[in-house]
Amino acid sequence: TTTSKLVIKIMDANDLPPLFSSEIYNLELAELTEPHTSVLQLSASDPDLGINSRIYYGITNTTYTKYFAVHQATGSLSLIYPISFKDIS
Ligand SMILES: [Ca+2]
Repeated sequence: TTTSKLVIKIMDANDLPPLFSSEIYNLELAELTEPHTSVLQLSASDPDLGINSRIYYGITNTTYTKYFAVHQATGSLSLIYPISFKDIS
């Protein structure tokens, strides 16, 4: 009998999660800031290679999607609805 050996080399698996440049972003906004203002630049990186390192930004908490939108590719966070103090107290 003969045996042959199959060598499979995995170059890069999508095994690493993206990491934000900061764990917490503090954002101070003046009341009734004009909507469609870019208020914060989010930045994340993913140590995987190629397509596995691609970052798509989004907001999953629907409490915040009324007020904020994030650009999927750039991570730029914008205010889309003016916040007044009575909304958050
Ligand atoms: Ca990854």
